[in-house]
Amino acid sequence: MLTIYSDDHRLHHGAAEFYRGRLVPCFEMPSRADQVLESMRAAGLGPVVAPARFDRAALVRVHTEDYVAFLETAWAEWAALGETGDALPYVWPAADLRQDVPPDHIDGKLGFYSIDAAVPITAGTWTAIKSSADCALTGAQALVDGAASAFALCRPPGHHAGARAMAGFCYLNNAAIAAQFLRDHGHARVAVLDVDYHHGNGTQTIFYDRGDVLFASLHGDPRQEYPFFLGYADECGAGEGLGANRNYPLPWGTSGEVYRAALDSALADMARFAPTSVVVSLGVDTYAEDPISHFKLRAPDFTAIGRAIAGLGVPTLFVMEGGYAVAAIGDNVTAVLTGFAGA
Ligand code: Q9C
Ligand code: ZN
Repeated sequence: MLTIYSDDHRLHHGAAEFYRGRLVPCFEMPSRADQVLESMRAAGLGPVVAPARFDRAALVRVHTEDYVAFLETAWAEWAALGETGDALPYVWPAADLRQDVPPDHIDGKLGFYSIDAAVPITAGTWTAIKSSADCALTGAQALVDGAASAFALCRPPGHHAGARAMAGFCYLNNAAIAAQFLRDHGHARVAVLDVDYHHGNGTQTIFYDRGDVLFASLHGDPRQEYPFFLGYADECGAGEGLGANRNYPLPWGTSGEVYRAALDSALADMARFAPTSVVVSLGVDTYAEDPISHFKLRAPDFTAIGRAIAGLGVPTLFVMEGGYAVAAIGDNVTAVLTGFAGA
């Protein structure tokens, strides 16, 4: 399987995220991608190539023009204040506040274009997130060119990022950008399967009213788990997209066995949709030892996930999302991909 990877991810290294009343070191760190690359190479899963460079037009197919412009210039505007540490938001247009007027000042923009404070912007963030999206687009291009599968080793991740909002370590929604690229290049129906521990709120909202992209997600129940305010089972899509959104919220402590039963249901939804290609938001933060998550999956479960996805028999792009047990992230990702490739 072709892997697409860029060293540019190292340019994004946030110092801290705001969590439970204090700044804590970022869980989303460069060593994550390094570990995955090392395991992929050790497993001999196939060639590793650098991403091609895509025009920002591919980004604004799913993100708003003003949001992408914000991401491009945020660091320069922050640095112009004389700040040298990471840019972080501290105020949001939540209930009862105006959500229709983007502010001029960077402090206001950071909140206007975000959902939470787990999204530090550093000097290298734009370069890293653009390359991460380019990895996903290069993988999508490989499918368009006839590949049966590809793995976009994206970092930073993307599935919490909405059309005009960064959130949960995510800035550009790599999986959504890839899915839209597939739609724009001959794929009539694209299914996105999100197996990250957290609900892919950004991907869901981007495609919520569309019938041409199915979104199916297994994740920690939003009653208990981030992002809390989306990801319930009764979110089924709207308008043309009614029936093309499927959520499987699962409780803390979910075992591999229970998880795989839910996955079978999600895969059945996808098979009924008859996709021409599949994009997998591949998070392995469902792992039992993950430091911020509460599922109980282990290596054999990850192999089984890959094998089950292969059962769809559809060209598949894997896009790296979360996973914070750094020592195990590479083996867990490799388990999914070898399960897929060996099926
Ligand atoms: N400090 C992804 O897995 N914060 N994002 C949770 C733990 C946000 C996870 C609190 C978690 C976002 C791509
Ligand atoms: Zn996650």
